Amino acid sequence: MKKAVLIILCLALTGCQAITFSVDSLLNAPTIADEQSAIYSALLESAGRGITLEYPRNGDYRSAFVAFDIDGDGSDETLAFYSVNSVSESNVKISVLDRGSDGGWRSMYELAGAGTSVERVMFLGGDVVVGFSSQDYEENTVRIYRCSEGSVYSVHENSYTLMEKADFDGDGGEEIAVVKRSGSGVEVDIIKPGEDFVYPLALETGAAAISGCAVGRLGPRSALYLDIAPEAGGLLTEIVYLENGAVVHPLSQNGLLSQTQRLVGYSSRDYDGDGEVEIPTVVPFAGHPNPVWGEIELMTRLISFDPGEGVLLVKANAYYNIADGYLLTIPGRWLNIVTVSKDSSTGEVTFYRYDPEAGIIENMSPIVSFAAADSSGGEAYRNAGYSTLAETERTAYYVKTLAGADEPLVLTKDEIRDNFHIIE
Ligand SMILES: [Ca+2]
Ligand SMILES: [Ca+2]
Ligand SMILES: [Ca+2]
Repeated sequence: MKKAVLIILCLALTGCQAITFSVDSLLNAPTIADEQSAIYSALLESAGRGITLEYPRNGDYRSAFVAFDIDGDGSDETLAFYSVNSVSESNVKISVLDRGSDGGWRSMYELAGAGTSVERVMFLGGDVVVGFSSQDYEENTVRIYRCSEGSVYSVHENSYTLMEKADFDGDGGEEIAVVKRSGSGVEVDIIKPGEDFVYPLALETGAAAISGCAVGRLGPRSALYLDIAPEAGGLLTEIVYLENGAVVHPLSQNGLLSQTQRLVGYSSRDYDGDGEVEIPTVVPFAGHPNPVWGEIELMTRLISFDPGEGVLLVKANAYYNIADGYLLTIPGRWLNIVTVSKDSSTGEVTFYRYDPEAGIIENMSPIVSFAAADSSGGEAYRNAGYSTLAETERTAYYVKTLAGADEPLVLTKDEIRDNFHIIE
């Protein structure tokens, strides 16, 4: 209360405009707060005072209270995630709170969770999908809860490493892909809403670990790009989606999996922002012919899958600076005649016209340099003739053209803008 009084006093001194704004926020804020405190009181009444709210750690819903119409009557219930402060009972619980006919909130259902914290919450049709994790286990557990005939119960339970939601068959509705280790391989289940049915797939790829995944558009549907760390080292990518009622994985089915073999750290993702995922394979950059991995500079080949032809295509060649978080796609006229060198003390990256006769970088003609620095620390670059190319909250990116306008390898302003991608 004291705080509200102070705010009004401050605003009264700062003029009309501020007051107009403040009236709105003062009218609205207590309503939301009242609603929240009514829901919280109803939870305490049902679960007791010795509870801790549990906040989903990943995904789109990060609050301990999530609104969703679980019974399909047209008005939202509130799902509350919490754990009981007790030595014997460590698993998360879910309270489903609803408004009664008197307008007051009360707990309608209490559901048991399957882990000590909530990894993520998703909704699939009318079902609630909750991923639970536990420190003691490598794998997470997913449960799908459904409301039917006046009760809420779990209709599906599975262990998982990764879980993503997308339209994997292009029918306009979303499915959930559940990925987990299975023996020395990987298993993917795609679950369709409403159907108590799973489309399972076991990948035979020997996997030391599931490294990560990305979802992107592939033709008329979305596909899951699954980065797998095989026991032999490096990374491989399987593409998985749903076709004609079955889960397909066209890369290993067409013998293309080995073409995705690459170094750890080169994750599948949408590098150029077009909604499709690219797989970043690497080759030595021109001018770095003898591969001593770790000492040479690499060219990143962004490859994509053409489901019609059943082949992998090189979509773009690029220089990917993982440490500084950017990727520069390379114009065709640079291929085989431009090389790159990184200054290991400053992190500056310079591209040169490559002359095999000249042999060493020092004798080649520099074209353009790129650099990155903390947002506050770029003065040295600006003093050295760099201009600011892009900025994020944490990092500023700089560029400096080094060759004259008569050098055809110089990047135009448009090329620099269009080809430079920040990879966070
Ligand atoms: Ca409802
Ligand atoms: Ca679908
Ligand atoms: Ca893309």
